Amino acid sequence: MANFSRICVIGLGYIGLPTAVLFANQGVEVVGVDVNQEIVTAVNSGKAPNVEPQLDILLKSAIESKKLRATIRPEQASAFILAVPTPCDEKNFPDLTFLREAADSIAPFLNPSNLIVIESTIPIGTTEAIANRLAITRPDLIFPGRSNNMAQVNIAHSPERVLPGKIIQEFTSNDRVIGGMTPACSNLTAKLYRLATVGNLHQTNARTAEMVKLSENAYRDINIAFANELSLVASKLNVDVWEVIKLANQHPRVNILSPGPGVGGHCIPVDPWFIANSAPNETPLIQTARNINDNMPEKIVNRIIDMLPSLDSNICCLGLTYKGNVNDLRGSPAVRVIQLLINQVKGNIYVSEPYINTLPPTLSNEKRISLVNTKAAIDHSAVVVLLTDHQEFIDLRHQIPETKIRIDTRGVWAG
Ligand code: SAJ
Repeated sequence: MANFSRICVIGLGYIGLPTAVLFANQGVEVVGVDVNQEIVTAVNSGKAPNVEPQLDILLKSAIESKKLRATIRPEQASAFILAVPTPCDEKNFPDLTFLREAADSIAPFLNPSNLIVIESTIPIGTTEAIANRLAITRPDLIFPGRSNNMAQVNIAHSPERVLPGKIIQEFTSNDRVIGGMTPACSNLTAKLYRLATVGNLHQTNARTAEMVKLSENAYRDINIAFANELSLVASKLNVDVWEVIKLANQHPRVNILSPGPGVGGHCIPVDPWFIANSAPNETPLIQTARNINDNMPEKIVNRIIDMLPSLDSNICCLGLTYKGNVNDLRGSPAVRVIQLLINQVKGNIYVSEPYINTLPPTLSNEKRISLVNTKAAIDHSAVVVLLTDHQEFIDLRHQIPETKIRIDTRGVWAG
């Protein structure tokens, strides 16, 4: 078993922090690096910036055992895991600035026999591009891609696959794909992850691993788009889409996902573009799915307007985060619905969101939108719109007064 005396995890966000914490709890010395001093301070004091089951308690134990410490600069280590965001720009092209900066930041600390693993989701060919970049910065070291047999530094892509809300459980038990630039890189990466996961470790090359990850998220996006399209058809034809899906899913080979107000988060709305824009003429399905899901907030707003007693009616919106039981507002369709809605109605919008203390800047400038508790939001409104499927809101199913018009965009009050 290779000896990883110290691991340096670059990026302490949704993926990097749990990764650092889980390795530290296996007894490995971990240095967590983030450019944001507030995150570094929070982590060192044992406080996780994100809501994630079990993360707080595991972080505390990693800090108390001194196996994990956070800092703003990388240090020498035997393995470096890069877990920084890889967003899209406004034209839906990948913005790899953070990844390049992360690679540049570790370059001075690299030594022969080091391992670098990119966990961030990346366009096909990026692992090779990062290896080339490092080879230019560190001409004294031999990187894979140029002379594979002689390579001194090992580089692999091993994409994270964990579901926010279940990150700890999925990190430790999901299968992983490991795409090394050489078989030796894959072997070393497998040895690293074996320390913290019991899932199967499937070895392949870097380009394949890159495409596997993108395919997974594009697959989910396309399937959600199909469910959303069905919901639009059903509402035009006065059919209950939830009943249609429930019954269709009785078929042994059918498993339709759930329609909703759109697709949010930082992965599924972004990653399909990494495939689509690498071959625009070959990807009409992926692009159409993206557009269907992106247009859902507008369709939901039209549905709400149609059901309002009057444009002066007050509206209660339940939920702001991009999905249930998380505190993440990134790309949230609920936020988009409220943004579009306020421009079309004359009444107030009362928002209830148990995971957030203040409205995001995109909503806070509008005086007619306020963040209140659930009871007040419902009491002040004629219409109650469920936008995010938090458990607290699902439990309200039988508690909304009959006098209120309900609009359940997630199908959790059905039946
Ligand atoms: N959604 C629906 N209907 C559904 C399922 C989801 O409208 O039937 C919406 C959600 O409300 C949310 C969005 O889609 O707005 C995405 O939520 P999600 O739970 O499908 O996915 P994420 O973004 O939280 O996590 C995904 C996961 N990918 C897959 O399931 C293929 C996760 O495993 C990845 O690790 C993660 O992206 C990532 O980081 O790439």
